[in-house]
Amino acid sequence: MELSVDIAGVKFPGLFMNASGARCVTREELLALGASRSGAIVTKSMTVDRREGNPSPRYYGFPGGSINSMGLPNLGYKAYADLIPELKRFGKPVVASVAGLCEDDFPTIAELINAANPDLIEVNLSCPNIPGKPQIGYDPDASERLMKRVRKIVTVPMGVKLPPYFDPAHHKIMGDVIGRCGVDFLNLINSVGNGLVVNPETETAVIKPKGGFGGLGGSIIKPVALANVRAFWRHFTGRMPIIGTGGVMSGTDAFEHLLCGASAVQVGTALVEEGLDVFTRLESELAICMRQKGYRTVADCRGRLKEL
Ligand code: RRO
Repeated sequence: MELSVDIAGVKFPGLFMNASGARCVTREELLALGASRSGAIVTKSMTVDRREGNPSPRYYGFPGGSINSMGLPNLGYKAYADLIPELKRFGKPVVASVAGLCEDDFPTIAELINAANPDLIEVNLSCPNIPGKPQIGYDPDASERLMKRVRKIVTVPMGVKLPPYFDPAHHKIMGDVIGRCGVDFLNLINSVGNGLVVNPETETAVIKPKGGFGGLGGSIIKPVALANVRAFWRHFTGRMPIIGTGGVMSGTDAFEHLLCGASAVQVGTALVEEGLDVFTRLESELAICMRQKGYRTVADCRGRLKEL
């Protein structure tokens, strides 16, 4: 089955790709993504300076999902700018994820990264794990300022990675903000921030940073991810390309994201837990699921969630 998709005018050979953060920090990991069936190479969110990140243990997988407080470990934006030409040789889109520790970092990073000419730039407004730094995406004014500043610099398609919202009023406020900022695509959602997983045996949290608080991923967040994909799909009446992220462990999970309005999906927890072979499994599971239901293309099911 043909599983290539188009997002903001860029062709992806497959609709499954890594979520930023999952196996994409080092050159070796990025090259391995290039050689894999991932439909794109998404970089770890980058900051101005190289970072080791938070103390370990900082990731924990459990049957229903995962919790992480990585704290933005990355090579620093100059290293990723240098790597982009090499990554582009794999013949699939390179998505550069741009973060920052303060507002001024974003335009600094965007300028050099844009000059390296990735296929798309994803602006991360939703890292939940930097002690003392709230998620920008929960501040509509700061989000608007930042998106407008970065938009002036970036010439490739620019998307934003948002945190989950839990109320239609917040979908509306952020949808209106995004509509004013020249955003080309959305990535929904980042991890569900500041959960706490407790081990009753040890009577401790399962990760060390921030007293055990961290971003939740995997199956447990799928309904939240689907709700956000659906809410923004409706806000933009199907005219804003959406990458669905959150709880994609099977082909059927991806199918649900497509029904809600996603054009492609990213894989975080399942990629960390299972490794690069996850992409082959997901592709064959989605093909079986779509064929069983009589869908021939991704476009045929995108956004087609039926009313009860
Ligand atoms: O590095 C992290 O702790 C991290 C980031 Br930047 C993010 O955007 N989402 C996440 O779950 N972890």
